[in-house]
Amino acid sequence: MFGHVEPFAGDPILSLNDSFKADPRAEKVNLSIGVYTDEKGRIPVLGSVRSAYERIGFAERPYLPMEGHPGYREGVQKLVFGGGHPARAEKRIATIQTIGGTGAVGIAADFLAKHTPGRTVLVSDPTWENHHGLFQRAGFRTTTYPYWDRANRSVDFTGMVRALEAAEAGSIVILQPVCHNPTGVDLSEEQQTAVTDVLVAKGHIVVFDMAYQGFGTSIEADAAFVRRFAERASCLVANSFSKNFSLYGERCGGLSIVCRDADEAERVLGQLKLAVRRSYSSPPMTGGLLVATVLGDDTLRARWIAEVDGMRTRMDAMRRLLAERIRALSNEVDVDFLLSQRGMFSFTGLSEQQVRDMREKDGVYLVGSGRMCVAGLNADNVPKVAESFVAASQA
Ligand code: PLP
Ligand code: TYF
Repeated sequence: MFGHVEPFAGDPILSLNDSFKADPRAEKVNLSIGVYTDEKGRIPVLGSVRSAYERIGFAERPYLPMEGHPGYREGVQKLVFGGGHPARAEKRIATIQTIGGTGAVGIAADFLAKHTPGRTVLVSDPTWENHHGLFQRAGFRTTTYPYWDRANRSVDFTGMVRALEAAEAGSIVILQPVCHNPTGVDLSEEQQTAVTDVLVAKGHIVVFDMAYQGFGTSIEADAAFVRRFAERASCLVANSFSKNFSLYGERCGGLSIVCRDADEAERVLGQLKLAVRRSYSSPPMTGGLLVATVLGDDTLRARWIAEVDGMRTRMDAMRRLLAERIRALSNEVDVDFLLSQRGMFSFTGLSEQQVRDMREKDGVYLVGSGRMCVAGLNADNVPKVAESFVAASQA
C-alpha cells in the first residue's frame, strides 16, 4: 500500500546534530544547530522559568481554548508590540498561542492560503529553509529576494529593495526583523524605514518571523522594526520563545495579526481559531503556563529579561573572544564579520569544503552553508575553534 513512499532525507541541520552526537571524539564542538548553550555547554534552565514551574506545579489539565492561554496571548502582545502600541490600544491585534515559531509561521501560511490565495511568496536568500517548506505546504509558490552580499558579508540592500519593488503588488514577503538566520546580518534602522516605504507602497503582505527577540540588542530594541511597521500597516508577526526562554522542547510561540480595526481583528481571530481547530485543535498547556506566568508577573518578567540579557552578553563576548584568538593566529583572516553580525549565528563565508575540513579534521561542526552557531562557543572551546577556522580558511 505504501511501497511508493519515498524516503525522507532528513533535515540537514538536525542530521548534522545527530552526526555530532555520534562522533566519538572527546574534543568535538557543536556549532551547528541553533540552540543556546551556556559556558559549560549546557542548555540553560532559566531561573525565572524554574520559579514559574514551581509556582504552577501540576494540577488539572483541561484543554486550552483554540487561541491559547489568555495571559500568554496578552504577554505575547506586550512583548512584541510594547505595552503602549496604538494598535494594541485600539484592539486591532489578533494574537494566538502557537506550537513554537514553526507553528506560528505554519498557521500564518494556512491563514494566508485561505484568505489571500494565489500570491507569490518571497523569502530572503538565504533563509531558514522551513519558510519555503511551510508556505509550499500551504499551496504557495515561493521565490527569493536577495539578502546576503557575499563580497561584503553584509546585506545586499540594493538587490533586496529592487526585488521587492519588482514583485507583483500584494505579494507575501517574509522578513526576519532581528538576528537573521542564517546570516547574522540585519537591516539598519534607515534600511528598515526604506524597506517599509517600499512594502507599504506596493501593498505587500508582510510576515515578520521573529525567533530571536532579545538576542540582538535588547528585548525592546529588537522589536522596533515590527513596532514601527505595525504603526503604518497591517502585518503578521510570528514569534518564538524557544531560544529566549530556553524552552525548545515545550514548543512555545505566538502569531499576531495587526488589522485595520477591532472588528476586522475579531474576525481574523475567529479564522485563526478555525485554522488551529483544523490543524491541532488547541495548543499545549504546560509550556503555555510557564511563559504566561513569567510574562504576567513583574518580578519574574524582570528576572527573565536579565537572563536574556545575560545570554546575549555571553554570545557577544564569545564573538569577541573568537575574533581575538583568530587574529592572534593570523593577520590574513578577516574576522570583522564576527563583530558586525549579531544573534546566534554568523555566516563565515567558508565553503562547503572548508566546513567539511573543520568537521573531519577537527570535529568542529558548522552548517554546510558556512553558518556558525556562536551560541555554542565557550571559553574552553574557542581556542580549538579558532585554530580550526584559521587552518580551514588558509587551506
Ligand atoms: N523562524 C526562524 C527564523 C528560526 O530560526 C526558527 C528556529 O530556529 C524558527 C522560526 C522556529 O522556531 P521554533 O523552534 O520555535 O519552532
Ligand atoms: O536553524 C536552526 O538551527 C534552528 C533549529 O527543522 C532547527 O532553526 C533546525 C531545524 C529544524 C528545526 C529547528
